[in-house]
Amino acid sequence: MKKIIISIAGIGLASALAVGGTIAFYKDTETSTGNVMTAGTIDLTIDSYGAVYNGNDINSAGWSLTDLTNEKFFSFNDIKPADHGRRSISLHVNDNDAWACLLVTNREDDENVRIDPELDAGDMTEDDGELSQNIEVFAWEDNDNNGTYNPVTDVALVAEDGVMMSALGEIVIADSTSGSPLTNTDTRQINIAWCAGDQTVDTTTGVITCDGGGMTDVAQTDEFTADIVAYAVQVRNNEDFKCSEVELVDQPTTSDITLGDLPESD
Ligand SMILES: [Ca+2]
Ligand SMILES: [Ca+2]
Ligand SMILES: [Ca+2]
Ligand SMILES: [Ca+2]
Repeated sequence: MKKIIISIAGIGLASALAVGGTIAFYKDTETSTGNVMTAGTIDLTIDSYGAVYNGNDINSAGWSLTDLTNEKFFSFNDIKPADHGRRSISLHVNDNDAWACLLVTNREDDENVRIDPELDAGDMTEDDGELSQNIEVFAWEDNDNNGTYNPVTDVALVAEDGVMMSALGEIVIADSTSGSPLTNTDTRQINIAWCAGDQTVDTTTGVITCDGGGMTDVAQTDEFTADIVAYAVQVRNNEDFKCSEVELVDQPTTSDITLGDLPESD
């Protein structure tokens, strides 16, 4: 009995060796060489093709494509009721799709002095100026790049009935709630119109008018300053981005606003 068992095991081993000795397969290999991951970029640059103040083109108001340093969107030192203006800028982003916002930050409403007309008009706050409460803003994406608001072809970026400068936190150019992402190849033309008083946008014709009657004497001698931050952020893996949720820590590209009536220094 024992001898038979050994014999069967011996046959099994011989069979395995025979198969192993004759095996052959077709084969092929493909090799991916030099694998690299390179960080993409979101590089925002801005140019301005002009500004208008009380209907007149401001000479040398524009600048060519750049990272902002000293370029100002607004800088006026003698604002009076019914003064109005417009700044045209364009945003470019390299080289990934990006959301984009304009964010108003570091705002200061300086009272400077309080003169009689301010007191007579009921200016009760000694330390806080009121100019930003008397400047109304409207912004649109100027798709046809003609510097005017055309309700059919352009896109309003704030409510057509305007926003007071004091309440203007952000202008959404593109985020998950509005607009389409900026791409490497397109340019977003943005116009920002402001008015010292009540600004009206005709929703049919797009004509913007400024009525100084909406501005009161409480704003005399006051000064408003702020930074406008142009903010761009990647779209990929960031599909729910909202401009309203941005917390500015280190500030990207900024531009200053100065609006006011500075006291004479001499
Ligand atoms: Ca004042
Ligand atoms: Ca005040
Ligand atoms: Ca237009
Ligand atoms: Ca005041």
